[in-house]
Amino acid sequence: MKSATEFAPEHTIATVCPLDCPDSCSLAVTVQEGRVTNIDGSHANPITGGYICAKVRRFGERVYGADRLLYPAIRKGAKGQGSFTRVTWDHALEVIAERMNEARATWGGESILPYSYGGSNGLLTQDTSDATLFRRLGASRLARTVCAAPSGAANLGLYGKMPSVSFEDFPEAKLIILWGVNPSASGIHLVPYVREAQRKGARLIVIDPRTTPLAKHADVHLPVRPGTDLPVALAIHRYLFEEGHADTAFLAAHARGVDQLRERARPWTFERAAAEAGLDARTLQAAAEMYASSSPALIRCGWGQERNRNGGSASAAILALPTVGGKFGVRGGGYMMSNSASWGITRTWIGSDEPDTRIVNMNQLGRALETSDPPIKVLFVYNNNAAATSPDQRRILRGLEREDLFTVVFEQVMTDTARYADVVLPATTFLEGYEIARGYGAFSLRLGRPAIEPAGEARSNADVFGDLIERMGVQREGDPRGELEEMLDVLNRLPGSVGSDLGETGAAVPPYGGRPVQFQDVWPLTTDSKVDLCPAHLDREAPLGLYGYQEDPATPEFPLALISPASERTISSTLAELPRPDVHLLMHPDDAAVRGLEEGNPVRIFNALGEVRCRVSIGAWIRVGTVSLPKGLWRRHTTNGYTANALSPDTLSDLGGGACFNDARVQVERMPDA
Ligand SMILES: Nc1nc2c(c(=O)[nH]1)N[C@H]1C(S)=C(S)[C@@H](COP(=O)(O)OP(=O)(O)OC[C@H]3O[C@@H](n4cnc5c(=O)[nH]c(N)nc54)[C@H](O)[C@@H]3O)O[C@H]1N2
Ligand SMILES: Nc1nc2c(c(=O)[nH]1)N[C@H]1C(S)=C(S)[C@@H](COP(=O)(O)OP(=O)(O)OC[C@H]3O[C@@H](n4cnc5c(=O)[nH]c(N)nc54)[C@H](O)[C@@H]3O)O[C@H]1N2
Ligand code: SF4
Ligand SMILES: [Mo]
Repeated sequence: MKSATEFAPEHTIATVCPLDCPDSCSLAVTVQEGRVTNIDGSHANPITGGYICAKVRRFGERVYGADRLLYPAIRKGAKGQGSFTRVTWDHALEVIAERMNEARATWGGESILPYSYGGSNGLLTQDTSDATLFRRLGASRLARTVCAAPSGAANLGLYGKMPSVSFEDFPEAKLIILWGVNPSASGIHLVPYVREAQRKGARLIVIDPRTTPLAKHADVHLPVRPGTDLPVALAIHRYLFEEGHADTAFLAAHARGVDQLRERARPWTFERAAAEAGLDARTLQAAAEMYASSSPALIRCGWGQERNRNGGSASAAILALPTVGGKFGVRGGGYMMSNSASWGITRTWIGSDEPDTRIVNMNQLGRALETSDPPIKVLFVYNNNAAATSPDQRRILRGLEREDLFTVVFEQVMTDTARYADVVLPATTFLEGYEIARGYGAFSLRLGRPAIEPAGEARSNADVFGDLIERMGVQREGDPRGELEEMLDVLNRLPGSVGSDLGETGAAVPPYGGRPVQFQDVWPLTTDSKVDLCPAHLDREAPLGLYGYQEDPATPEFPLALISPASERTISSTLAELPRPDVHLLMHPDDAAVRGLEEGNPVRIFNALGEVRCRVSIGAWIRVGTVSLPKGLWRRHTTNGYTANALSPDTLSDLGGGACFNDARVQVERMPDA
């Protein structure tokens, strides 16, 4: 039977984009005869301002595209080949339940590994019935570290993840530092606020190995060598402390660990830091002087600085700057980092009565599939495309090829990972279900609603994990059943009036309002409300102690740093199924010249882990010694079926067990023309 919406004339549904993006846009989705005909921004979230990115405007092409998964299916060819036979939901879920029971009986619950991350960044599709199921089965637990783990550890340790500056307050700043962040691709709604601040006279510093669009408009651009932000930030601290620019009154009243930071910064003169980071020492000094002398001064810290061996300490040193420089307490001053913790939402109820099981770091999936004891026998992937997005791609693919591994992939489209599944399950998109979407840049928490019926037989995470809870016989009295009950359950558990506001108006505002001034409206969420500039647990965790610098891993054989930043084409690897122009490796003209490379030449990029083949594009907007491939590629985008992650080591960052994508060191050489 068709639902009412399918027969309704053209109408517009107000909903929200839950993708892994800081902006959390409010959307107006036009539907005609049950089909999405247009997706655009609305004004419900003022930051959205009626426009959205080009990616999500094309989301309809995912919903109705050739790669969309419409039915459950079981593998018929070899693993990775991507050929499947359609089955019923009942059959697919019975097979899965049987294989999970078998694995538990023979190898114990820990032989099951649930694997998920950013797919649907909302509160409903992750850490709800999925977590309940796997915790009750005694499955291995996943450390969700592929992103924001190092910067999250730093922000938590120093400030207890205090809410940070809002987009709207950027124009109040007199100096903005964009540090390891490229909003022109990764969160476009910040850009007009930065430009407005500049129009009002603010100066702009950009710290990035690439001349990003905003770096072109910056007063100072520091094109750091990847992984060297720590010395750069410590040199600024040294200057603040030693040249009388540290706010001693503020430090005495509001900070701990001051002496440790000062000591650890001491060796980092501008000259030494600049040499390590490949910068001009005078330009670095000019940036430090600008920071010391400006107020309000605002640092927008991104994630580019965290994806390497020093990522945690680097993020901590950057976030410590406003404390040492005394930049808090004024509108437009302080820092902006992830605001995802700013609603006080925790999921402490999930699995709280289950015994703890082993934790597998998601950045070492290939390793885990090869060497775990007990072995991983069932891998259940959802909200994630590990075969494209996790480090050491070749090792992951070898793991996924294991004949004794049973892999379930619950997906919207036939991703690189889904091709390796034994059973694929079709998932709804955010246009086909409910969601509670939380911005991690914008202070936005909104209810998403379905605009259309699910395509084919696609089902929501809540439905499918709820069904599996029953089939596995681990259901309990009071468990929510299905998507709507799940949503009500989450709403009921949200702190304060957040849940009831969402239920009544579709949106919520944090208790301190949407434009908090740090150290005026919001304070560090540490035990004593002070900043801890050198938290003991972080100091123990980092291999060389907090703020200890680990050298560049380059070798004469593999001298180039490979980074793989966000592109405007995809969100991580989501939407990579849509047609795109050929993928190129970006390289500086000097690096190209010594290798005899010209624009468009076919190249191989290689190191001890793997090789990627594509064409080269030559441009001075990347620093010498660094090359770049886009983040989020699928295997089909390169000539040999590997992406940047075939070259990324599965080593971990100093804090938080984070991914070291940008510690890939490579060589590049010309290939014969095809
Ligand atoms: N269009 C689009 N938007 C996205 C995403 C996407 O894939 N596409 N991804 C989303 C997700 S999951 C996230 S986490 C955010 C990430 O948001 P961002 O942090 O803005 O994105 P990144 O591309 O990771 O890195 C930002 C910049 O860091 C630079 N960089 C690389 N290494 C270093 C370094 O060592 N030091 C410094 N200072 N800079 C460095 C890169 O050149 C890049 O310009 O964006 C989100 N938004
Ligand atoms: N080389 C390199 N690799 C990187 C990065 C980098 O900078 N460089 N950045 C990393 C970062 S920042 C991140 S966050 C990770 C992200 O890596 P992933 O977590 O793999 O994110 P996506 O590639 O977006 O894949 C998410 C998948 O979830 C699916 N999905 C969406 N909604 C739902 C749902 O409701 N139910 C189900 N079952 N599935 C759903 C989507 O279709 C999509 O295929 O990638 C990391 N990978
Ligand atoms: S991906 Fe980001 S910019 Fe694009 S619609 Fe979603 S929230 Fe807005
Ligand atoms: Mo991310």
